[in-house]
Order: sequence, then C-alpha cells, then structure tokens
Amino acid sequence: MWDSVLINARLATMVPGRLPYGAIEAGALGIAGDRIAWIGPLDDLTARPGALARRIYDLEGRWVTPGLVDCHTHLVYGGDRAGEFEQRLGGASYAEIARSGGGILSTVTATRAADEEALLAASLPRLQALMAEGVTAVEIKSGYGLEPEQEIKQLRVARRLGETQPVTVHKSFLGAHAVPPEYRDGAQGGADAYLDSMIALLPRLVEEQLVDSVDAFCESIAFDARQVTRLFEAATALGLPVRLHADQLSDGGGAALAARFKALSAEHLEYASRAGIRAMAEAGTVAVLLPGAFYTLKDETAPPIAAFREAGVELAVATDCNPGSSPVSSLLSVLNMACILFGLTPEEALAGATRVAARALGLGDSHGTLEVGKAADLVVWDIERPAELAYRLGFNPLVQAFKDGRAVDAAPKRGLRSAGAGAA
Ligand code: DI6
Ligand code: FE
Repeated sequence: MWDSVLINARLATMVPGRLPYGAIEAGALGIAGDRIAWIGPLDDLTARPGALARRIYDLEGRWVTPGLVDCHTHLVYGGDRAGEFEQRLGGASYAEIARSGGGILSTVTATRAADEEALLAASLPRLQALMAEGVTAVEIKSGYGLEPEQEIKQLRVARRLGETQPVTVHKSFLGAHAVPPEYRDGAQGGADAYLDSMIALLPRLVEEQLVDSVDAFCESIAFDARQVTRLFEAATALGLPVRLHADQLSDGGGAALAARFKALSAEHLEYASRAGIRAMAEAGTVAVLLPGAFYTLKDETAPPIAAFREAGVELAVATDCNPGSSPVSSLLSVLNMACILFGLTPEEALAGATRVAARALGLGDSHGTLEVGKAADLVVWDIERPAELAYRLGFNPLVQAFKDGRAVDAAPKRGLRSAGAGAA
C-alpha cells in the first residue's frame, strides 16, 4: 500500500529522452514513505487508486515537476547592501567597491556582528521565499565569516535551516571567498597565511559534519589559481568534493582548474576559455549559470552557452542569492533570466534547476527527476505547459510542494499585530 497517489497528473519527469520535459500526459505517481514508488500513465495502474494508496490527490490535469534545486546560494548573511546598490547606480563598479573595503567585506562585518539566532532569523525569510516557489533542495555557502569560529557559525545556521525546514541543505565551505581585513596588505602573513588557517579548519568541519563540499572564489580580487590548488588538494585528501566560482570577471583559468579536481561544478563562467570548457566536459563538471548576478552587475559578456552545449557540458541555473551581486530569492525569476539573458530554452532552464542542479550537488542519483526510487520531492503547478515556469516574472503558480513524500505547508504569513486597543 502506498501512502499517496497523484492521479490525472501531467508529469514533467525531466528524464532525458525523446519527449520534451520527459513528459507523461494523463499520468499517475505513487509515493511510499519518502520515495517515488510508481510512475507512469494512469491507465497502467494495476488497480483502482483507492486500492493502491491511502490518500488520493486528483490533480485535474495540473503539471508536476521535480522539486526545484537551487544549487548556488549565499543566503546565510547579516545586514544588506542597499547602500552599495545606490553607489553602483551612481557609477562605481563591483570590483572598485570590493577593493575599497566595501562589498563582501561589509557583509562580513554584519555577519560577524550577528549571533547564531539572529543570523538564523535573518536567513529564514530568504529560504522561505525560495521554498514558496517549490525549492526542495538548496546549497548554502559560508564565506561571510572569514574566521574559523565565524565560518562555523554560518555553517551551523545552514545546517539548522535544513534540520528545521522541509528542505535538503547542502553546505559548502567558502572560507576562500575573500581575504579578511586582518590579513590584508600582507598583515599576519597575508592571503596565504589566511588560506592556511582555512585549510587547517577542514578536518574539524568534516568531524562536525558541517561541510558537504569546498568552494573558492578564483578571481583577481580574491584567490589565484595557485592558492585554490592548495585548498583543493587539502579538500580532496579529506575526500571532500569541490566546486569553484570561476572566470566570472576575467579568464583566470578557473574552468580548467575546477575540472582538474573533478569539481562537481564550476560557476559563473562568463569568461571561460575553450580549453576550460573542454576540460569541464571531460571531467563531467556541471556549469552553473547565475543570471541574477549577470543582471545585477549589468555584465555585458554572457557565458559561452553555445560552446558549453557543443562540448556537452550540462548547464544548471541558480539564484546566487547574496546581498551584493545577486540579491535574488526567486528561482522562477532566474529561469526567466536564463532564457532572456543567456538564450536557454525553457526546457534547458527547468532541467538546470532540477536534474542538472541535483547533479551539481552530488545528488543526481537520488533527486532532480521524477523516477521510481528517487526522493518524493515534487511540485504541483497550476500551469498549462511547463514553459510557463520560465515565462513570467513575479507570478508564482505553485499549488503544492511535497518534500520527502509529505505535503509542505506554505510559508507562514507575516503581518502586523496591533499593540492593543486605543483610548475609547
Ligand atoms: N561571487 C558572487 O557572486 C558572490 N560571491 C562570489 O564569489 C558575491 C558575494 C557578495 O558580493 O557578497
Ligand atoms: Fe556566488
């Protein structure tokens, strides 16, 4: 006996094959425990639905997709950077602001100042905004602590979000995000000494189960290829997978470097070289596209999508939710941007936020498609065709999400409470 069965469903399984979206029209899907137990045409069910499952959901032709996966976020942080937004509109560039001590470092100050509870409270609404649009798995990076205990605080908050919310959280350690003020201009041994302190932290993160992968920002304003190599060698020795912010603002050979370490993913990639793309294809490294950052920074060089397609590199899309370069908490909006700004098809964009994004988190065998044996993470949408998910901006057609087979409650509404009755 299954726990639930969805009937009269149109299923965008996202399994690659002959049919767009791997679609099954007039379909049914059985859920047992936290897994998909059965999927296929309704007519192929071996008994009537009531004899197969305790609960029946008649979807009346609505579409079902896999739960969305946001495979690149920095959503745990303190403060905001709206002031910097105004500076940039006034003509300052992202790199200029970073060099003058603003940018990432201003978020580091605010994140350090927040205790664990405050950081959790600040981050939860961003996660809930993603979940309200059907996100059932999310990657969250550290990188705004830049000091051992502070990085641990961020990763603890990420873990607590996953423990308290119906969402899978993949924790990436991004200690190599920026050189903190204490080590700037060669102080205390400079960037390399700072990196040593982050490398020394890795065994403890493993022991305390605070890390699922190791990330770095490889860029002229952050860490160079030699430094990233040192970090990745240490991560690999501990059996940790790696991923890399690569070639976002310039070609720093990041794509090839990521591939050399068989990285799960390389991200941004606006300036990735041909050789880097070939290396990624050979290594099976996913390209994570972040059109929210491209949009916010008003970049003009789009990632080389045609070259990725030609080489057979799979494309994921993600929000990059962060307070500076991508203050975006809507994965559906990012699907739209991926189509408009980068020329993805709506099907590529949806695959990029389901099947391919799951692969980027090392969850390709258990998440990202509707298949028997995979996690029953799915979303029911009030749409006529899957392309609608990428078509609109600012409209959410979600009817119901399921996480591990259970219906997810919508995010709690916020509102005002009056302080009491006024004078009569
Ligand atoms: N690339 C990004 O897009 C974010 N970090 C990174 O390495 C930006 C982070 C920020 O501006 O706060
Ligand atoms: Fe990022």
